[in-house]
Amino acid sequence: MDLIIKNGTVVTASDTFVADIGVLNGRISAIADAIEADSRTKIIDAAGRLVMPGGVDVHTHLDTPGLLADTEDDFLSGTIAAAHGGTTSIINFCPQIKGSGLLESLAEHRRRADPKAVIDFALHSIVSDPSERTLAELSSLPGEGVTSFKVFMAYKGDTMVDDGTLIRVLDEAQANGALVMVHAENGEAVEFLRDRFAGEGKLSPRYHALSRPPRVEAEATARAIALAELASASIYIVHVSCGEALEEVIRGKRRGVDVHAETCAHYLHITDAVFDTPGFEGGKYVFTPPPRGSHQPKLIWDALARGDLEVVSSDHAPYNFVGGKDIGRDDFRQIPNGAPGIEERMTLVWQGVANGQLSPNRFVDLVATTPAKIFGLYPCKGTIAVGSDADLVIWNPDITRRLTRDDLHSAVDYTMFEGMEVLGAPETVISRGDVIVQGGAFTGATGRGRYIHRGTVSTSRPARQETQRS
Ligand code: DUC
Ligand code: ZN
Ligand code: ZN
Repeated sequence: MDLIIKNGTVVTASDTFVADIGVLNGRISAIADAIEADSRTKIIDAAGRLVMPGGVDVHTHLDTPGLLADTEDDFLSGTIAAAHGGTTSIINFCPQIKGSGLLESLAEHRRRADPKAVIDFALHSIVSDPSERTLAELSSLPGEGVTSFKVFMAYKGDTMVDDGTLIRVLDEAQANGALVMVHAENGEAVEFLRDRFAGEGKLSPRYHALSRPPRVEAEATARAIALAELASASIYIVHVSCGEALEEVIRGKRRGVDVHAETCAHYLHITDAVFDTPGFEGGKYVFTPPPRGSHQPKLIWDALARGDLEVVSSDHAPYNFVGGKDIGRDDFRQIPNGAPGIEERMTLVWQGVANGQLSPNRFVDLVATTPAKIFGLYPCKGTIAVGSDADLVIWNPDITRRLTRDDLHSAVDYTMFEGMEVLGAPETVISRGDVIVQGGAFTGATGRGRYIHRGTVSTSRPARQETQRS
């Protein structure tokens, strides 16, 4: 045995029990009451701690060039930050480089990621130039281990696709065992509202939120789910932020559409009250969909507890405040859309356990097990079982601390949660049997993370129907 984690309380998505975990060659090789060590075995005593699967964050934007700015973290700083937060696998979005194909864009993204990542990573492809050539390439992506594609229903004139493209991508994905991830906002309506506010001289960050109200998200969510239904395809709605969109997800599930939906940790804690702060502080919170009204976080927490929302991701899209966000100081349309959160994610969701809204098992399910299952990483990742990768987080549930940017590890210059008091913290993080974080220090090696070649996704896809019922 290379490593034994002794006396911890093991928490999986389904069970809680005290046991030792033995690790050999990077994998879990035994789970038992008491495992014998030999002379070369490293021992970690986890008495009084929870031992959980390392987090799986399926929505990150490391090393991503943007229209207005580039994201601040590369695969080194971004994955180190993830590891400090308890996350041991990510799926990053590979943008389609303008004028390039999807496969070429993937190869370029791998060139950037492979030498730097410190935890294991997989990739989704963003389809932003839906030419015939691009659509023809979709069937080759699963062969590269990329079994999910993201399309945008917003950002008119940039990455937005029309309904005809969306249904074709859904159909192609369905035929190839892949999953379509949709950014659901009605891009035409957003454009109309942005122009109207700008015409009235309303250009502060608050108007970012007011030009993307809940109905904009709900309408597109309903439309995307209807198109998936018509194509007999599975669909994954990213970053659900409000009760209105959630209602459409629930409606789709009820009529049998294979719809999956995530929220992001910031929707659990941040509301549109952030736009009441003086000056340009609100610029830090320009993410999409935007911060919602004060009644919304409870709706999202309840949906996580019930199971209508299945995953909490970070949507880590870090833009510096100084020299990034503040480009839009005088015009919200110039503020890069996105915010950091890769390190904070698990702690933010844990607050639901701390205040009784979620069980520890449900926490594990939301931040590790179900994301791994949906995206073809399970059971290598996302659980504690003999044969699974030894990706583990040893969690101290009793510690209280204040989040502050100076203690975090992203290269970005702020956290949205500055000063927030939180309960619980990851203490030791293990990736394929290597201790990569201990006592607040990173102990891994640059580039040790491996690319995960994903299998086809595990969804309950309905059989394609010749005719739809009328
Ligand atoms: N959508 C995302 O998923 N991330 C950043 C910005 C956006 O619009
Ligand atoms: Zn999006
Ligand atoms: Zn995103």
